[in-house]
Amino acid sequence: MTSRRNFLAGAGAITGAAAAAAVSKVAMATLPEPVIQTKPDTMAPLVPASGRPYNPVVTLNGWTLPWRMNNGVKEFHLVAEPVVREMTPGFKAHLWGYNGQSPGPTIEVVEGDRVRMFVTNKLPEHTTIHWHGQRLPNGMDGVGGLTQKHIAPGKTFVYEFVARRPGTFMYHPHADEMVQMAMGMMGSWVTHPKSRHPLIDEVDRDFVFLLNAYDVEPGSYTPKIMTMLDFNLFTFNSRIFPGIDSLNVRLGDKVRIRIGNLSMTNHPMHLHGHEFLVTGTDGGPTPKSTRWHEVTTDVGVGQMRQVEFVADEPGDWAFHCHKSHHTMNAMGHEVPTMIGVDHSKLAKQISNVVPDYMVMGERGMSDMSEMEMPLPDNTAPMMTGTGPFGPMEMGGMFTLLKVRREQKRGDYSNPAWFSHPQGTVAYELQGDLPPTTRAPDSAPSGKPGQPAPGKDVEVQIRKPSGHSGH
Ligand SMILES: [Cu+2]
Repeated sequence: MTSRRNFLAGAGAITGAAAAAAVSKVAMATLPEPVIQTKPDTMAPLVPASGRPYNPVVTLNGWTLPWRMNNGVKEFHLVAEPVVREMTPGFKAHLWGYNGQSPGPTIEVVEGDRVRMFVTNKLPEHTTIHWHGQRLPNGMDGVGGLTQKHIAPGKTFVYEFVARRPGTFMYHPHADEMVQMAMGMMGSWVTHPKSRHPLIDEVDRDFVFLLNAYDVEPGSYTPKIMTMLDFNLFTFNSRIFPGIDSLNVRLGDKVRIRIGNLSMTNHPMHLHGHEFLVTGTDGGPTPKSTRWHEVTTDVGVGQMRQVEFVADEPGDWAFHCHKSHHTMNAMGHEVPTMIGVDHSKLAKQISNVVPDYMVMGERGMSDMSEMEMPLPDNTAPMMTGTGPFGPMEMGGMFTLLKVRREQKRGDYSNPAWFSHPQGTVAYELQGDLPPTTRAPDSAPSGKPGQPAPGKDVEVQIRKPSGHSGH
């Protein structure tokens, strides 16, 4: 226990009575101390100090909950409570979560472990926890009203079951779900195999995170819980780029990434520079005959995907959701597309009346990341982040896989930008361009009577209405 306490003490954790004040002293005697985390950093893997050994995971911008062994039972204490989550530096959201953060801590156990979960409710309304994907007695499944009474504010419930199969799972309320999940109540659960498993490879780095989405108006703090489709913050573990830590690995490492989706839409997760195999789903490890190489895998709502690859290409590789609206941050983006529309005259006239007037997106939206637009307090720029070559124009569900020869085994620290070997970076062509030759109008492939592309054609795009639904 000492090593775990030390590990967490260095990381902004608070243990003890303060966090459990709502629970009576008698109850406290039988409850493990809740461990509370106050920082959104990616914490070092929690090496098990008791119970069967395993190779721990690293939770992206998160942590693993320490436990107590009690007569062979692993006891965890989750506290459902309001939390403040820094989504990216300069932007904090008021969410609901567990033990000080949203998402809650990752639970790590070993196949065959008997697990006892104490769940204390410090929310203003009742809750439950559903252990998404687990085989367990029906009465431990956490569906409020159906399989148990709700956990009233101030009360503590106990769940107990055996972690019967290895894999990646999630936990979340099954009570006032629309509100409680929109507010960030969720966490990851990893059950490690008890011995070598024919379908589960040992890996050097094992990452886990959840996909979730929020609707927080710029300048405000609390998500709008009625939103069904038009979310404006797409997050990995309730963080948005550039607040999401990179996945830092050593050249040649075998890497596993476990991704769960508890948002309201699917997210095609795309990795640059490598091909991966989908080695597991919510149902457990996939049969080898079903695995093929991909660079994008769709993670559907309520699903989990586990991908594996050998990090054998050094560099800073993008890893992101492939829906382009999910790699940008909040903005009142009821904005028409103005590409190709020259407003210079109009803008000048308007600015005589409205001195601050500015047209957005005249040359595409990249101007947005260069203009120093005044932002309301407590929000993040829509397209942001600066790389070694300039603005990255990203946000939301975007991070980097950093593959380095110099990274030490077990070192998760963030290395400097990749230093490219000479002659391996795209470069600008010097000198004059040769004249362009175009096919004539009557070219067999063209339709007669229509001008060839590029000739006397002016393309203007303007979407007059705002968009919704992403
Ligand atoms: Cu997405």
